[in-house]
Amino acid sequence: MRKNKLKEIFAEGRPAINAWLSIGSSYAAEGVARQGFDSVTIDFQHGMIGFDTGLTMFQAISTTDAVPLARVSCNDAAQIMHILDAGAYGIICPMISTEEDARSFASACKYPSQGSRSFGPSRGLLYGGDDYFANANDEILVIPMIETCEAVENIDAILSVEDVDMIYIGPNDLALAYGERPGQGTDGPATAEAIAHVLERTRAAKKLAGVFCANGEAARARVEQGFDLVTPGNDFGALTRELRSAVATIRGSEVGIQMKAGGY
Ligand code: 3PY
Ligand code: MG
Repeated sequence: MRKNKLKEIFAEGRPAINAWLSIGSSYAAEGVARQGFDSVTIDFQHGMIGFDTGLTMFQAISTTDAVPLARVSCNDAAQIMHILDAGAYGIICPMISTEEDARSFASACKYPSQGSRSFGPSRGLLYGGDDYFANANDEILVIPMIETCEAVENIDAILSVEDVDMIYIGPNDLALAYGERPGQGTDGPATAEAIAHVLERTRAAKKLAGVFCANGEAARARVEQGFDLVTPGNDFGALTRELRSAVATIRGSEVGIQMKAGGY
């Protein structure tokens, strides 16, 4: 089976840079995947993307070395298995708040006897190779999102689930959960404390930590903080920020404040 390059990067102690696709287009996916990212995530939760378009986006990402990941819309075993069958090499699952959530999520990602994934690898075979079934459990990354107060309280229990490879922090939902403002690009004090705590517990458990960031600068700061995988905003945010800035340059005016810091 084709190796999961993210695992090699982490084994060497290097941070991974992950792209985030919210625009439902194989053309945009191909272009983003060619920008030097280690992995590219198709966002089926907040992205404007359905399964059929997502499948063509996986095919577009496959024209590059970037590892294809997906964020599913919720902890739904049928959706997780279907997206793995489309060729995802890792699943990021939102709103995992308890050990039980993490166990059922991990189970959907693993074939028996390790888990309960149904057999039907479809495009997984085309992307991964003929021996996909024998090796998928070892190559596919299980990545619960930590983005509720309950998840922060239960972080040790979530990390205790053996098949959890990495946690991925959603700072915007975490900000909402702690009564702070999302989409600011910088954390409020309660969110910052929660993130530092989750990172420390993840390190103690010898697992990996990823995080969504507003932009490249914020992502670099997260790498310095100790994160293993960072996402410098999403495609739509980058596109609109760049175009707004071009309009402002031509007009000789200030760039508008709306969405200036956010990834969405
Ligand atoms: C969050 O910040 O809540 C996210 O889910 C990032 O995508
Ligand atoms: Mg979120």
